[in-house]
Amino acid sequence: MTIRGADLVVAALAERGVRQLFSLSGNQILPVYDATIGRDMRIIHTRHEAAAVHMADAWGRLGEEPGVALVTAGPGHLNALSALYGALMAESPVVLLSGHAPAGQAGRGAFQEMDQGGAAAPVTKASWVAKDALRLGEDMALALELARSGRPGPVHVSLPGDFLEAKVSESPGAVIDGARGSMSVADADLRRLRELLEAARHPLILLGPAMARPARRAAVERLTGPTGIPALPMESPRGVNDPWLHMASNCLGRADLVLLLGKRLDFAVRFGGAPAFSPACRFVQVDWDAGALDQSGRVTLGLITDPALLAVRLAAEAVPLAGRWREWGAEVAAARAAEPAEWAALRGRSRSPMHPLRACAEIQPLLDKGAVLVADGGEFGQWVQAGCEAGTRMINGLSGSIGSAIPLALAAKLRHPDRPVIAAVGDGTFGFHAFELDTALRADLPVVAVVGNDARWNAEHQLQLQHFGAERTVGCELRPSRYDLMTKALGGHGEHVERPEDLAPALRRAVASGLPACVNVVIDGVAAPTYGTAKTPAH
Ligand SMILES: Cc1ncc(C[n+]2csc(CCOP(=O)(O)OP(=O)(O)O)c2C)c(N)n1
Ligand SMILES: [Mg+2]
Repeated sequence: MTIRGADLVVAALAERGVRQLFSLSGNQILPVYDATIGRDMRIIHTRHEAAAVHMADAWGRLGEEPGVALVTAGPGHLNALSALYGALMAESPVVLLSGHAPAGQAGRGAFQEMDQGGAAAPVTKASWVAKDALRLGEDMALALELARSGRPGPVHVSLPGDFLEAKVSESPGAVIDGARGSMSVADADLRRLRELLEAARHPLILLGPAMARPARRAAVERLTGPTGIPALPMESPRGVNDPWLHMASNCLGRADLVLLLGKRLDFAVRFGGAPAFSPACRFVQVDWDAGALDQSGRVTLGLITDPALLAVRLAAEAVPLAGRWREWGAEVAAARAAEPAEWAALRGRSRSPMHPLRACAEIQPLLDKGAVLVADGGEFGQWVQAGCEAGTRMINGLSGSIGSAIPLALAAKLRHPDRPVIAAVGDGTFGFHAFELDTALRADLPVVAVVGNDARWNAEHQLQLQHFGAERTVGCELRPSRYDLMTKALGGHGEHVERPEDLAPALRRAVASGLPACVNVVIDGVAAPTYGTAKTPAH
């Protein structure tokens, strides 16, 4: 049977369990749209290409199955790239498919012709332009496999328009047999690691973003559960000063052995330096990629293997060490759970404009009932990350890039249709992808955006105060805009809240509306909390 290249693309994706494409249309990719007709493949059409990638990123993070974004050539492709950086840093399995000038016109100045493979290379694990219409199915299989194998991350494939339209015969469908390499650990390395562990009084495990997610975290718990070794996620660009860590930030300096599982010795952990870590602390790094291993000499032992598998192997080795670090583990857990004494009063404070912690106090009951939390953006986002606890939580992540929350929330709703999804964002951050509330309406993904409105880009304002002084704050003001009214105008639900006591009912109405909603909360623009050892720039 004769079909088109575009049919090979969609069939290969569908065969591997992909059920939706997060997309923004363009003439080069319309054959792919056409090929979805009659197949179990939904198109969720966004208002910006970056939003499509953010949605694919959230889909990947929440299920460990690649989210697939489909955008058009040239400018559409370029619009998608900043969001790929977010997925790269969050270690999220994503496949970006971009339309591309026809291969038959290569080098002749075709419409929107550019080096798309090269442009995406720095923000992907792998990036290429398809070379053969007959092999488009193989390209899809390889891209999906690469995105989820080893350290998960984004993969990009550009699809020349003439290939998508080309008549091809149905291909048998390639079998891509594991892009995974061998991941075994040498016995000698395992012994050395056990020796280092046995000698440690205060061992600590730090997890990279992929290792911190439930699937791999379960493997880590096989080690931490019996031994008591504390494990902390490192998924915020504030790193060792991540406000979610609360007082546990201050425990890092007491560690004498840090086991980095899928976590680079990078800026987030201050490159292993003082004062975040003691100069006497030893580091062991376990990573999928040789290229990720630290070269500075700070790491005592570096192992290239799957960190989740290593955790399971080490758990078996550590059976005789059961309970050895229970007290230390409990101390770190208590520090993580502890809040500064003044927070209780701030959570209950009835003054307007509202303190961000009062907003957290009103959001928390929804989270206790199972709502998913997405938190993004400057100081307000940091307060929510510090002040709210959620069973399922997504933050903008190590990229340090603000703006992704609304599309992340949409994909979370798609993944968890029965749970409310709350996206807590600063007013500046909301503006990046506020129009995705229109996507939410069209795709029936009723999320609730809670906008902490302090009428400024407060994180930058605070840095100006800190570094340049109160007389030299410039350029970071916003208007006290009514984002609730904007949302209503789109057809969603809007709430405007000035008094703290009005927030809880407004949130309840927003969830009950069954519509995409915006709760515009007038907040006090206070600086984000810090408890750690070193002050860091805002993200
Ligand atoms: C893509 C991107 N652009 C700019 C920044 C720098 N930045 C970090 S926080 C912030 C201000 C955010 O303002 P808002 O969302 O209103 O939150 P607030 O700090 O006011 O609570 C800015 C501009 C960034 N991190 N990412
Ligand atoms: Mg703001």
